[in-house]
Amino acid sequence: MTYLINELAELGWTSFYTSQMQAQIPDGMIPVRVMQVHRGHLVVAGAGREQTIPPFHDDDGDPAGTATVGDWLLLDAASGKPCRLLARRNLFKRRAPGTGREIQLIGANIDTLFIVSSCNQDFNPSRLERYLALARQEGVTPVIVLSKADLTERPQDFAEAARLAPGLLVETMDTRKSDDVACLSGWCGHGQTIALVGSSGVGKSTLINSLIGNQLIDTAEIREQDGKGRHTTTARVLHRLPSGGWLLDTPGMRELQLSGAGDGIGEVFADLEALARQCRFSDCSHDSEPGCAVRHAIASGRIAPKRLANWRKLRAEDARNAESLAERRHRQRDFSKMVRQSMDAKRRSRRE
Ligand SMILES: Nc1nc2c(ncn2[C@@H]2O[C@H](COP(=O)(O)OP(=O)(O)OP(=O)(O)O)[C@@H](O)[C@H]2O)c(=O)[nH]1
Ligand SMILES: [Mg+2]
Ligand SMILES: [Zn+2]
Repeated sequence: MTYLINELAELGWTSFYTSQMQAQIPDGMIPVRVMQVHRGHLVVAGAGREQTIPPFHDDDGDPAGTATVGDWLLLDAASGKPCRLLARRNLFKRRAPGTGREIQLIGANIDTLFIVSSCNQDFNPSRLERYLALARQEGVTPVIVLSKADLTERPQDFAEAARLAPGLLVETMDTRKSDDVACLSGWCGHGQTIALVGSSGVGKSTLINSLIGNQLIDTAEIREQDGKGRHTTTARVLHRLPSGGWLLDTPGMRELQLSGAGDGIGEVFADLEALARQCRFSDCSHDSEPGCAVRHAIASGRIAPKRLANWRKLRAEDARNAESLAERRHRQRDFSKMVRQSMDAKRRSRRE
């Protein structure tokens, strides 16, 4: 077994999940966490248990109801079949690239997001801003990891450009070196779940290997001409660290479409949102209206025009993609009902 553990807490189980069951796991049900997602199956682990199950959907038609890596499921002890997807602390998802509007789930129940970008052609502050908005939206601590610092004379310039918000943590490193990656171990403690995101070839798998202290995962050279990766990692897998944390390796993604991240965008662009509140018109579009504080700040050089453009682009994209929150709430209400009914049934049977 890859994931032999005794206590659910080692896998990241907290009272957040127990409280969904009125502080008690219903009889005959076993909580397990989804540790791996492959094309045709999932690998789940629980206390003293590990097994392979087919893909699981809890809610017909709702793509967010599909079990993804990091999710907690309740298995029926008798049949070993999953019967319920527990409510998530957070969910990372994106619109699939291309013209289709299909939702892709990246991972659930994450504590920290390592946003990996390398000190070369891949480096792109607008892409970092997207990931930051996503992290803020989902209530996850973001850490910017700048890999391939050994390939540039001036890694500090990249670090400077990546400091996109006050207090944002930025670390530069050669991810192949365990001494370099050690600065990240503070986030990798007992039961912590860390997701790594970033383009293909930036060194996500290399970073995990260095933190594990072993070359367990496949990595591959990138094409030198354009610096692009070849999608070496194809499954979503939680890797166990010696420090007790869980690192989620995901396939690289170049395009990330935001959806339902309005508050996160607001935090990343707090300076612009504050200025916009000072515009003469509350619905100012910051184009040609008189008394526009945003345009005034741009004219005086305090705000870069590119930043206004990025803010607008992300807000428009987010509004387009916003999923109905009402649908998700509906699903959670149904679950509470099911738990209440099963508890009532148990109480009745005790009394009889
Ligand atoms: N010089 C240098 N090379 C690095 C560094 N980090 C990763 N590499 C190399 O970059 C290549 C790609 O690394 P991977 O770890 O496979 O990249 P990935 O992000 O997992 O890529 P996907 O799985 O395709 O998403 C490998 O050849 C690594 O050895 C670094 O900090 N410096
Ligand atoms: Mg990889
Ligand atoms: Zn304005």
